[in-house]
Amino acid sequence: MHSIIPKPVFAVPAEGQFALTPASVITVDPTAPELSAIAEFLAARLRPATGYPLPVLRLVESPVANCIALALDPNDAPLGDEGYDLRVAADGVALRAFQPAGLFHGVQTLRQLLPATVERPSLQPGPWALAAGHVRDVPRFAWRGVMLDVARHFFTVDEVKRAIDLAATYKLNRFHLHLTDDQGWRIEIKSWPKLTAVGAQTQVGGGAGGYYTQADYADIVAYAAARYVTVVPEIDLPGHTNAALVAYPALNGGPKQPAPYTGVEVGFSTLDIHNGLTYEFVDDVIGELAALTPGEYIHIGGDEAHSTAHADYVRFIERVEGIVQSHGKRMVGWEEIGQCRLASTTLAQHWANAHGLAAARQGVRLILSPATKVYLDMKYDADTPIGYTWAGHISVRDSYEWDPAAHLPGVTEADVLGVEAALWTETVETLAGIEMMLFPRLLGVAEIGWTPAAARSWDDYRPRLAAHGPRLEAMGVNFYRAPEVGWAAVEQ
Ligand code: TNX
Repeated sequence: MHSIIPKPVFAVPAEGQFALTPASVITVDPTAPELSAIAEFLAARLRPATGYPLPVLRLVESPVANCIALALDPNDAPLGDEGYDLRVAADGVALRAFQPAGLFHGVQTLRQLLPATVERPSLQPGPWALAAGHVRDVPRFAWRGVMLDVARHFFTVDEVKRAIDLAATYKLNRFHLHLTDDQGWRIEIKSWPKLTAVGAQTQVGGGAGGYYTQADYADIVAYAAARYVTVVPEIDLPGHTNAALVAYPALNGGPKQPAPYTGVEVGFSTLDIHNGLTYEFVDDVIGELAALTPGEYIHIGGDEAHSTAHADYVRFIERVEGIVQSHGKRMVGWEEIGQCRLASTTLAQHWANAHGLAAARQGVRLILSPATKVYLDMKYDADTPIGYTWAGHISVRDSYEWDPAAHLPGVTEADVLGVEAALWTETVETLAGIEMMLFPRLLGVAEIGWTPAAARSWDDYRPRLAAHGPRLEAMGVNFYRAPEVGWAAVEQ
């Protein structure tokens, strides 16, 4: 109970332990269909290492002994959408929540109460005891995200699912997919087929690129939804659009046919703000994406539009906000959109400038992704083999030791919806690279999003993170063994 990440709001150990045995069962309330899927998720996680059958039983009354009971509690509204209450005693485990997402998060805590070897994919000797105690837990922020750039380098559906699964393990609940950029367009749009037929065939360094069909994207969304993670798709506009302009030169403001781009510069491309076709294009793209996306949000980028005149930029973003709303979604944009007049339902994502403050002054809520803290494409230190340094080196401690409510002068807790780590992939080409840059720093970001600031400190976090080394290892995560953590030894 001492090394749970993110650290629970309330956790008190008790005497004794609960031992999983070959006869243990998981029970769910049969009247709530989502619960069976959550229980099956738990069972599927525990079966390979324990070798126990762990059947999921749909029962109104749970047996008194040797059972993990999952139930919704309609009377415990203080747990909110994502909180949970977990009691471990010698005769059983009771996990309750007000909403299914809370049960899912409670399952992640339950996993962490077992020995790290339970995460291994093959049969392990055990024994499988959970320390007794009571955890009652709710998140600080509603938005706890991670962004993956699949435009600079393309990653397969399975690689994206792996990243989503690991993020959900630490109770993150937003997965932002940066789907388009100068180097590639990665999502099939049926009304504009050349976006992928032409625009997906490149990536940084000249590799083959790739894209998700709409069925692939729906598969990713469903996989995330089963983990209570909302996919936030980003179409970066009006800059970062070279791949779209190569496919459809009529959208280009300039006179020339643009060439495919495989470098890493930013800020050279723009849609033609004065062409009606541009708005037909945006409406079609957002419309198809909105129809595939059950989540509330469509991210329209809006960053680094250095080739778009200021007045054009403002006019464009304000019009695009209306297009997003017309498809029933809320707009999210990088903080540059703070230069425009925004609806209060829009969200702005702070990364490296003062426009986020301007957005907050209009009543727009912020997602905090400060580059100096959570741009996880930054190297940890001089020895990190891949990554950038423009926002500095970001050690494990640096990415942990900050508070979203105190980070930007003039921005307070009420302005902040949450926090999101970003992984840009100009230098990241493989899943192993994704894992090395995200882990272990993403655990710290997860804790910043979940745990009250007053309950957090590096001195408290460091040994908990050290204890997670064997767990990350058991999950097969290629994490960076940063010396500052003092990792625990792996059990054989
Ligand atoms: C800035 S952050 C960018 C990206 C780059 C990243 C590299 C932001 C909104 N724009 O286009 O990939 O830096 O660290």
